[in-house]
Amino acid sequence: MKTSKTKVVIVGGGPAGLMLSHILGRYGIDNAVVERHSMEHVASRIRAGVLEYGTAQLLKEHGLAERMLRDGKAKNGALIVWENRPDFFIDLKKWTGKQMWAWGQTYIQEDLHAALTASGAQMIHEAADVALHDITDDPSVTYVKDGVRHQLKCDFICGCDGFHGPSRQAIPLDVRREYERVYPFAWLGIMVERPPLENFTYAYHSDGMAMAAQRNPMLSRYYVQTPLSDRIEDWPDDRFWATLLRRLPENLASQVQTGPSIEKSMAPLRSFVSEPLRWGKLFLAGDAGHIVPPTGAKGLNLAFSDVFYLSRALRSHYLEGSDHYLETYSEMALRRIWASENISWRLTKLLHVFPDEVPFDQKIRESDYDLLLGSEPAQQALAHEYLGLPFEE
Ligand code: FAS
Ligand code: PHB
Repeated sequence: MKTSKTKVVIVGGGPAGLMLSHILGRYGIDNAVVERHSMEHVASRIRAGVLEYGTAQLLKEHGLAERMLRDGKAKNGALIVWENRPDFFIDLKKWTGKQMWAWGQTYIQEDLHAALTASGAQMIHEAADVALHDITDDPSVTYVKDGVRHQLKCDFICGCDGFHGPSRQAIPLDVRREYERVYPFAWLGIMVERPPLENFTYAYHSDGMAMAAQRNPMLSRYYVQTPLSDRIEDWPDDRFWATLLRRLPENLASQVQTGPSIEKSMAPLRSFVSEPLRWGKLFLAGDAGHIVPPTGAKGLNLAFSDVFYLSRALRSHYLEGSDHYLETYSEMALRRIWASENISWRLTKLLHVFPDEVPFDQKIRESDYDLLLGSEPAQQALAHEYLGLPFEE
């Protein structure tokens, strides 16, 4: 076995892992990313499209915003439309003075990979049999690459390996507290090379939720709520478009430019949090520690939120000799995680038809929407939550 040493081993080369590596590298903190797939495979995954203000600021601060500022779009908010009721605009600009950004996770992944390649960062792709060892004392990560077994000894391991990775599992079951809600429906998403609607739009309809998103002036993303039992094969393009147009109000449906899908994927919805996010020398960040339903556009943004806190903690340890932020990482990150879980759950309840609900539930849903339509304090609160709460000092 080939043994080497670095300060921080990052398991997982998605947005959380690469962003953490990029920030640590900028501060001269040696690290290595161990990713099981190829970079092409990771970059090919169609995921998020909305960046909170804080995420966009983090990209700007770390030299990763050039393409976003050139090709992305700053947005003043997002639209909610409702069957037979007035529209509601989540007006971020009015209530927070800030904007969110329409910029795809794929583009961020590409820019991160380019920046890390240019800086000579240690990224090990197509690493097999990745395993974490001795995480409470003398941590190391082993993996197999091109048939050769390697051991990376380190001071800390950052588990950025998503919901199905090994890092969370490395925390003993009697230490972990897991909180979960699995939803009785999924989102079917398509990508189409057509101009998008002006706004990110969430549509409530008694037939099911629909959503309009965007990636660039000639690339749109749309979603419809589907039963959990459905498969992609049950949804040819014609059925998708007919369902989407039925669930949108006429004034918007008439603006949708349909066309052949160039990507189609189905994602079941889940809310999940695993506490604590630290165990010994292991720290979890991103989907490794939590999952949100895409309704609140929080998944990618929470990954960057964790990376903000964890990179600050590691910088403070190595550059200032202080462990305050390492000691408080889990509780501090979890406060923002639970706030995002909260708004994602509330928007999911507001906008989706639940198969097992009773008429009382629908009346409460309509009352929740009426409150948004009529109450400025409610509008202001939602704007602050959707924009993303500020990072704690
Ligand atoms: P990721 O899952 O992105 O990355 C984890 C990495 O770890 C992967 O590259 C994986 O290959 C690697 N890994 C796993 N096991 C490993 C092992 N054993 N060894 C080494 N590496 C390993 N969020 C939004 O905000 N908006 C959206 O619209 C949205 N849509 C989504 C649609 C889908 C289908 C999915 C699955 C998620 C979506 N998300 C969305 C959430 C998504 O963007 C995540 O929050 C984001 O990718 C989290 O980034 P990471 O924490 O880096 O995890
Ligand atoms: C997307 O751009 O794909 C997107 C945006 C907002 C959401 C979910 C998905 O809430």
